Formats: sequence, structure tokens, C-alpha cells
Amino acid sequence: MDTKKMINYGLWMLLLPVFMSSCEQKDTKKVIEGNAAQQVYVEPGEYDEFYAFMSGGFSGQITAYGLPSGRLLREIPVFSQYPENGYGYSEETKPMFNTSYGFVPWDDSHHIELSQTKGEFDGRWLFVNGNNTPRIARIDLTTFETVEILEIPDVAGLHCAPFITENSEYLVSGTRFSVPIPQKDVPIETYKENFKGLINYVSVDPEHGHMELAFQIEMPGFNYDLARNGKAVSHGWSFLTTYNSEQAHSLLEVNASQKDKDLMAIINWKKAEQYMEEGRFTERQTSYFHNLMDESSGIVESEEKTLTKILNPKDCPDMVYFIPVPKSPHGCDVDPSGEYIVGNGKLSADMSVYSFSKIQKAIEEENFDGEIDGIPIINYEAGLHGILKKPGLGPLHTEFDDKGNAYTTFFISSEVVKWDVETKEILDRHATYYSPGHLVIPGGETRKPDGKYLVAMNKITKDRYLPTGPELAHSAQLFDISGDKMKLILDFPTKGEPHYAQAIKADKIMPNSKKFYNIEDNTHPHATLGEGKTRVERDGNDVHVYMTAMRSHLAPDNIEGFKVGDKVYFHLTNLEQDWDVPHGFAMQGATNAELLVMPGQTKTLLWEPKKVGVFAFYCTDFCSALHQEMSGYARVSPKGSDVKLKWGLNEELRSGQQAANEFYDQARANANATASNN
Ligand SMILES: [Cu+2]
Repeated sequence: MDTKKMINYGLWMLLLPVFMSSCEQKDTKKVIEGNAAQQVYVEPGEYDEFYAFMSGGFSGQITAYGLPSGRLLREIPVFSQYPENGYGYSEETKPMFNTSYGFVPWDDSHHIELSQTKGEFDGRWLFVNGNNTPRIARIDLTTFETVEILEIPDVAGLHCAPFITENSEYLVSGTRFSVPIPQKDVPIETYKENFKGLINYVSVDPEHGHMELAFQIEMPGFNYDLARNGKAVSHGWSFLTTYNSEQAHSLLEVNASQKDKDLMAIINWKKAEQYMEEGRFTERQTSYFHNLMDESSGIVESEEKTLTKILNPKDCPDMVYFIPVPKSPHGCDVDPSGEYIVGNGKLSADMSVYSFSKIQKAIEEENFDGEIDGIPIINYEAGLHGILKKPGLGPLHTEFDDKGNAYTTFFISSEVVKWDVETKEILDRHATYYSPGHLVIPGGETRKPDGKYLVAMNKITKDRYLPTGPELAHSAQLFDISGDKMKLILDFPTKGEPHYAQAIKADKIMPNSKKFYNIEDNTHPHATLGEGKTRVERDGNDVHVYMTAMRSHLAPDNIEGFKVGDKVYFHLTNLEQDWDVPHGFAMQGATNAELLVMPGQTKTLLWEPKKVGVFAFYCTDFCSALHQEMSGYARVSPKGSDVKLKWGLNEELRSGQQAANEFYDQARANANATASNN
């Protein structure tokens, strides 16, 4: 096929879903079967059976839904600033976005991974990757808060992440775009000489969940796309699909689709651990950031790391292998037994299912077809369990139920196909509306799937909902998979562009959900643990307001003595000790966002007044019948004015504190005078 034909072919493949979806439009309203309404109806006051966590794609966030209702429970901010609660705007959380590139307040979140113990979800943490400025985040499932972000150095487009091992030993990731390592100024056409890939192993502390970059494996300059780790029999191994084994660097839709087969990387990480212990790694200077929240103060500490440890397959035999996988693979999924690995070639008519025991046998017998950069290529047929012949067009992802069945999404033919993993027999197929990417079955990537529901995450929405202008919400579709045939029972819109999701039984999370923060445990250095301790302190141009919130007032609520050019830090402590009573804080003209402070917590908003006058602040969260009264005034005087700090509540500006402050000002002036004399 010449290049022009290839381009036409590429265009045709792109347009196909649009044609197919418009042909199917007429039938889409008649696809509901059985008692769908009863199956998804959760009575008022009742809870859903599962939590489903969906990545937000270009929103950078995660959303939590209830299943089967499809009700949106919460958006969890992760990689993007979130004015709704001040995440990434408050002084405590700004450092969460520190990277080796500086402050990066947005990313593209793709793959959700729940923590696992013995191959089952344990409900402790949630991990998700940032695709663009490569990072991995951890969310604490007792608070639904992002508590940690670790940058991954020397990779680009961390799409292939953060896939977890069955006891949460590691989060495995691979670079989507190979780059010069270390970064340097070279012509792009020197790709083959200068560009390399890295596969990264991040360890997870079993007690606290803290992440650490354990080691990186140097790999050929391919594009590493998706991964899964072995489980049960294959525990200790990772499987990663790669594309662009052509090592093209331009017009990838054509140039990276030349070969009939790409490669799946197979890594023995137990062996890698052994080589690490033996010291067979090299160290390289680099830069990446580790941002960790202290959960008792709510303050994020940011640390730059400068060293990484690299394992090279050339020095570490029996650690990395390749096996061919049909044209432009995407998903790479391991069944609950750990024996079967499904490789989906986006541009291939068939799907390859590999057998872990056959792969092991081929390795033992050295049944290899050459090597790349010292990495043996396992003979394709030797590792194969079998081929699923023409199951559909554009296979992307596979999940599993608890009865030995696999479910694969087909982007181009817009359907989910159910098939038997052992016999490779196709059992059922059901249209989706339209063009599904990932799919999720609760526990579908673990050793214990719950084969009750399946959610297809569709990339194209078109006519499914009332139109909302050119941009439509992406769409999820819930299927009942408890019987022989899949039944479509619900459509619901989603936020951003969900890529992957994971769903977990609600009872694994609900009992541990935090209701409020104990105020006695608040170790924030600017906490105000009682209304009597509220005060305002000046330190040069920095002014610290120690403020409290309690239904229904902020203390102090009248503050004078701010000056143009000041940096005012409002440290607001919510003194409430009850569930569901956050207080908000918004300052007129502040150039960031509000704060939303949970009971028992302290959060800080920076305000830099630019104008003289009296400005209002107020609580933003409707907290009581007198919420509208929960407000105050801040007086701003000209730069250099001699208006002294005064603050108070109930118009009784505290003269005692005022006197104390004058004394403090005088002491500071004396100290400054002494300092400048020396
Ligand atoms: Cu309030």
C-alpha cells in the first residue's frame, strides 16, 4: 500500500464510527430489554451497591459514581486546580503541582488503579496517572482527597500507567513517547540513535501508601501503551503493549503502522528486584518532584529528587522479553487466573491470547526469534494460547467476569463482545452508543471479579442526550452481565473524557469514610484552636489572619489596618466537629479561588489587596439558617498609612490585642533598626 492509500485508509478508519453511528441512530431508542428501570433504580435514602471511579481525561480529575444508578457522587480534584474547593489555590495544596518544569496546574488523567491485597481490591487508595507532565497521584479513600503526587523523570506522555501489582508492591508505567535520555538538543531525525524508552517501577509503602521511584528499566525507543501485571500464577511479571516498533517520529498514523506485528514487553520484576539488590544498576542525575500531604496538618511538602537507578536489560539477563503482537496493539489484559494475557491489535482482524505457562516454556527452551537491544523475542506461536478470529473491528480493551468470560470493546464496530477465555468461542455481542474505549467490570482486573455489571465508556455521544451545543458530555452505558446475554440497562453522562474506571463494592470503602477531622489532631502551624485565640499579626508586608469559622460567624469579622501592597494570609480553621459542615471563605477581589475548609481543618488563602477601600468576605457554603449573616469586612488603607491593625467581632475591636500589636510593631521596628546598624 503506498503512502497516499495508507492515508486514505487511515481516514476511512477514523470516519467509520461516524457512519456506523448515523446508520444505527434509528434503532437506538429500542435497545432496552427487561426490567431495566427496576434494576438501576436506587430508592431515595438507599445506597448504591458499588462505587465507580472514572478518570476525567483532559479534566485531570477523577469522578466517583454510584452503580447501578449512575449518580455522580463527587468530583475528586487530582491534577487540575479546582476552584470549587480551593485545591491547588490554597497555600497548603499549591505545592501538589510542583514539578521539574515548575508549577503545572493541569494534566490529563487516564488510568485508575485501586490498591490491592492478594489480588483483590482493599479499598485503601486510588492511583491515577498524569499523562502530559508525567506523574502518578494517590488518593486516600477515607477522605477522597489527593494526598500525594510523584513525578516520573525522563519519560514523555505517561499513558502506560499506573498499573498495580497484586499486593500493591509496585505501580508499573512505561513512556508513551520515547525521548532523548538525558534530555538534550538533538535533531528529531536522530530518533533511532538518540531516543529511548523507560519502564518505571514505583514502590508503594504497605502501611502509608507513600510512593517512591524504585527503579527504571531502559528500553528501545518504542511507544509503550498499556500494561497489566501478572496475578496468581503469573505474579511477579508485567506485560506491556508497545506500538511504533518502526521507531517513526512523524505521521505516526501511517509510519507506525507499517509492520504486521508490534511487540509486547514481558518483564520479570522479581528478577529486577534481585538485580537491584545485587547492585547491577547505574545511577543517573535527573530531576523530579515528590509532593506529599501531611494528613494531620493538610500541608503538602514538596521535595526535589535528583537521582534515579536504571537497570539495562543488556546487563540483566532473563529480566525482559518481547513477544510479537498483532498490528498496533492497545489493551493488554490478564485474566483472573493469571494464565491468559489478551493482546488487542487496533488494526488487526484477530485477537491474540497468550498463555503464561507457554511463555515460560518458550523462555526455558530459548524458543526465540532474534533480539532487540539484548532483549530476546519469544516465538509468537510458542507463547500463544490461541487466536480469536474476527471478533469485531478495532479491539481496544478486555475485562473479565467470575465465570471464565472475557468482554472486549470494539471501537470501530461500536460493540462489546463476550467470549470464553478457555475455548475462545464468541458467546454474545451488544452494540454500544458509540465507539467505546475502556470498559469496566467491578473487580474486572483482579483475581475476584464481580460479574454483575459492565460499564462501557463511549467516546462519541451524538444523539444520546439533549444537545448542549458543539460539545456533548461523554457517555457511559451500564450493562447487566449476570445472565448469558448482556442487557443494556442505563445511559449516563460523564465528566471530562473518562478513559479507564474501576468499580468496587461500596462496603469496602463506606465503613472507613472519614466524617470530620479531629480538631485535637490538627497540627497546622497556623491553626486557631478556639475563637479566643483569633488574632491578626503583621510581619513586614505579610499579614497573618488567624480566623475561625463556626455556625454562623467568622471571627474576626471586622479587620482594619491592611495596606495596599500587603500579602494577607487568611488562615481559616473550621471549629465544627460534625459531619457535612464545611465552611467556605471568599474574599472580594482575591485573584485565586475560595477556600472550602472541612470541620477540624485549617486552610490558607492569600489575598493581595490592590485598592483602598472596605471589602467584604463571606462563607460560601450554605451552612446554617444564618449562613447569609456569616460575613465580614476588611479595610484597606494606602501603602504607608499609619492605620494600625485592629480586629474584632460584634464591633468590639479588641483594644487589648491592638495594644499588644502596637507593642509588637514597636519591637519589630527596634529589631530592624538594630539589624541595620550592625
Ligand atoms: Cu458557613
